[in-house]
Amino acid sequence: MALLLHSTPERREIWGRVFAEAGELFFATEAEVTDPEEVTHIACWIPPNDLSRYPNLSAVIGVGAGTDHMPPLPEGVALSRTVAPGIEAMVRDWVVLAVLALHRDLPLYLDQATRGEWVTHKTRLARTRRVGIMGMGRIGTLVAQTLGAMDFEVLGWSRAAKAIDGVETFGGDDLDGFLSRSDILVGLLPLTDDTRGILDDRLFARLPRGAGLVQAGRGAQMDMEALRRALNGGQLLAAMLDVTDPEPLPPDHWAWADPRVIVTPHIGAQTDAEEGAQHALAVIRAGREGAPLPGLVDRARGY
Ligand code: NDP
Ligand code: OXD
Repeated sequence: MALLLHSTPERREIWGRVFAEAGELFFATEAEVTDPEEVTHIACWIPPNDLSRYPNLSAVIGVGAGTDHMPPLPEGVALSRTVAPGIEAMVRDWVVLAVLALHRDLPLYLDQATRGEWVTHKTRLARTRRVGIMGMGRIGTLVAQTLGAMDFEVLGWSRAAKAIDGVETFGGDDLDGFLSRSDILVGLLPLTDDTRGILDDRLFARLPRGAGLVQAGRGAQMDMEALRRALNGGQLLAAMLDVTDPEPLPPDHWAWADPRVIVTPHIGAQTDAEEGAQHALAVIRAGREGAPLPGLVDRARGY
């Protein structure tokens, strides 16, 4: 059994050390592989073009949380997405930053600042603001717990409704009930056939008027022109986006220049190399023991 890392040079040293300490065979690049039959695992954002070179490949390990960009894999090859506390904590931090920015009218004050305007607006208590989280998975649940501890009223929507202390949860078929009570909507969904384009005119129209949008899922989940229409019509007041369609967002895109929108370039999380390597080791060990693979992606479901 050996793992081939198909990734950036910065990761190689740390992964090499972690694998050496664990006594597991590791190749830092494809060029280092002399016997392709040894390679049983490949860790990557995008796999090498020719996977048929590795006849004993059992799993591809995506080095991020999302795997929607992965091409189809050969029959019998499992896909694992990286499960790491650092990814979850980083996205939680970004979402809390964004929710607070919208809750405390940061886009408005940043815009006023460009004109040197000292003008105050009414401030609301967190407990009067309802934050609706679309996607109550590993990250959504952590975000919900953190925002709840900060006094926000938290709602969560997922395919199957969940029981989470202090969070009002909704199942897949009650999207409208969830939306109608979300003053700030947070997108934390994986990109699948069901969630592609979900943030559209119809969805924005179901939010309370003057709602805010925080989007950290995937860019292709939102129609950027629908966002513009919702902002221009006053249905949405402001938005903070970490993911956009397209990525990178072109320099002349309207969203960069719109004072109601704050864009960051998909920096919600960057996988810590040590944590990524530890996840890959856990996948290898689980495979060896015949245990369930950590982070196994259900390819039919899409996440
Ligand atoms: P999980 O797989 O743990 O959770 C996904 C959640 O989405 C689950 O609650 C799931 O419902 C729900 N869901 C999926 N499809 C639907 C649907 N059609 N309708 C309703 N709910 C649905 O993922 P994570 O929390 O780890 O990550 C979520 C996403 O965040 C990633 O896939 C990625 O796209 C994005 N991300 C973005 C980052 C960034 O840097 N901006 C960094 C990391 C992740 P159920 O619980 O019922 O299965
Ligand atoms: C992602 C990640 O999935 O960076 O966006 O982990």
